[in-house]
Amino acid sequence: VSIEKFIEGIPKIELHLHIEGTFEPELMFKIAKRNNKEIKYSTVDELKSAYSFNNLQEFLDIYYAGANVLIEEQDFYDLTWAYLTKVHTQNLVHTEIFFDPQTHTDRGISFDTVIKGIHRALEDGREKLGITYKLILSFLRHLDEASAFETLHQALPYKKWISGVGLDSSEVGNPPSKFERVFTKAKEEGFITVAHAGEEGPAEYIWEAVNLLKVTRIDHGNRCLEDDRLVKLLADLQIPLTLCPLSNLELKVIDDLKKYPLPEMIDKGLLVTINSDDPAYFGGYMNENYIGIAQALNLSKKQITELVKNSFKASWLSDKEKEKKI
Ligand code: ES4
Ligand code: ZN
Repeated sequence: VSIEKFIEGIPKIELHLHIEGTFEPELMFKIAKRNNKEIKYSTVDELKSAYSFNNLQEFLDIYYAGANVLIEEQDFYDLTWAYLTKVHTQNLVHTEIFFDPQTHTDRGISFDTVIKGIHRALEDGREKLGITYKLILSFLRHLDEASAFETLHQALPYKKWISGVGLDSSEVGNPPSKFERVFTKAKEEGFITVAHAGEEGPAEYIWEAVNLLKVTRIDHGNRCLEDDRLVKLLADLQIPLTLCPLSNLELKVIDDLKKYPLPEMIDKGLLVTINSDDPAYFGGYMNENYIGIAQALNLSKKQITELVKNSFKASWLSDKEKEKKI
């Protein structure tokens, strides 16, 4: 079979996905209408034509604007359920997803409303579609430490639903060190930690994520390649990188998929995984990310299989859960 069909058929795992980034324009208009919320654009096509970004911040501005129409628990359910039914058609068997509570609590939506809708859809996805999941609460790094602490406190009653905490949003100028105390507290409370680092920010931010936030994975991490000592550390400790090829292309982290440094990363022993980040905004879910990178770099089926195996290894599934999926 062709590499495309091979990719479509193989059971896959996603480790870097923002649920707010799965908000497709059609659903956005539908939910906006029932909530009497304005969208700046009058048609789906007009909205889609605004999806052209020169950097991370230009994307984030549009991404936060889109999330504005989410009000009711059912909206968060519908958002999450739409994502799950979509990826079910792509043979996704497990997903570890981020949600950004502050994007909603800052607009007066309660933490409870957000997590209840998302969790109910995730449970339905597990029961009806067989997709297992972990949920990761991600702090917005452009907001202050106090806001992150408040969010962590709001999460404590829902500990059993949340596996870990992460760090996303505007990277440059908001280093991991800003959240060291929040992450220390989160770890004390039993959360696993991850952080976006080295997407636009420097290698130094990856060092901080590892040394100060004690992360088990780095989200993106592209710029580790600028620091040989760091690459050696990540390879020695097998700290996974959750790479997002189409995201990197759309946000101009790279200018051509053909130049994606995946072969170099693999050569250097890094545990790399392929993910979709914000698929509604970047032109593709898991299959499209794998196919994009496979075509650009002429990857073999064996190499694709290795990437999928890396995702199993990098996931938070227990060994027993992994066995059931193979
Ligand atoms: C994000 Cl691609 C990316 N980077 C940082 N923060 C984000 N939030 C949603 N997508
Ligand atoms: Zn991300």
